[in-house]
Amino acid sequence: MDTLDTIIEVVSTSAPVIRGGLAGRRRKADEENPSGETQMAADVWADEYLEAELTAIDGVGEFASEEREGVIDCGDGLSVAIDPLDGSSNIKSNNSMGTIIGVYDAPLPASGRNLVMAAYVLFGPITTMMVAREGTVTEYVIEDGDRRPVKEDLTLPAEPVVYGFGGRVPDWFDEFADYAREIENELKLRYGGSMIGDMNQVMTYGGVFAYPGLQSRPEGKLRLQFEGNPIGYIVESAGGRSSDGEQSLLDIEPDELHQRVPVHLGNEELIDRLESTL
Ligand code: AHM
Ligand code: MG
Repeated sequence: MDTLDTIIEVVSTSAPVIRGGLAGRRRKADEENPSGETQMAADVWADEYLEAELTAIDGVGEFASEEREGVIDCGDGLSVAIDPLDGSSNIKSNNSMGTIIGVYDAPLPASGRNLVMAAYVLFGPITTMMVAREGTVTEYVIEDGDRRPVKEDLTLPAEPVVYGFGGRVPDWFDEFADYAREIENELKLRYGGSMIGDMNQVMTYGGVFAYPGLQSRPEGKLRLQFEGNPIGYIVESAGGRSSDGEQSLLDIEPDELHQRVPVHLGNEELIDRLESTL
């Protein structure tokens, strides 16, 4: 097994363990993450679990997480960046969340052009895993200790159906609000407060997800290394587009590990239109 296969295997075998540990960890931890957000007990636990599993892999050289400050050096090899539980505030209301992983062949922080694999696990009614590698996307179901492909060479449906936009409407910039009004007239709203869940709707039905730049925070909420790049890589591998409003997320040269970025993802035509509106 090469390093990427091993990483995929480890993330997939970790999924039922993490899922199994969620019910007892719905409380807040007494800590903040490097982005200044209150962590849930589940965030801290999933982070520590995945750190131990992923840094033990031969061929993993760096490990970083949305839930911890710096980069852990673990030898020579690929750099792994994770969001251990994306959408973890949903744990309170028992809604979807998941794990995101990006594997870069460069030291962190790295450009999305250095990604060699990206994946997410979605804890919905069932556990699924979406993996993008070498330009193709595969969706798996994880069940009974097994990971089996259910969609291979997945591409975004040509006729988009759904949209989901984060942030409060009065905090949106006027240009984004104009775009949102157009989209509201064309597509159905699907927004659940976890990017993974919302993006999986877009991957399934076609459409657009955004957590845009806000007036109160022009850089938006989501983090480039742990969220924007990996999901951008998956969407682009499925024939869609990612954008910060001007360019592909994958073309951004990062300045720091936890930097935030406006995120827009989905069918090519919808992201092209967004860029011409902004
Ligand atoms: P998290 O990684 O700390 O859970 O934050 C990211 C999540 C995304 O999944 C989601 O799109 C966004 O935050 C929702 O934010 P908000 O609850 O502020 O609307
Ligand atoms: Mg997240």
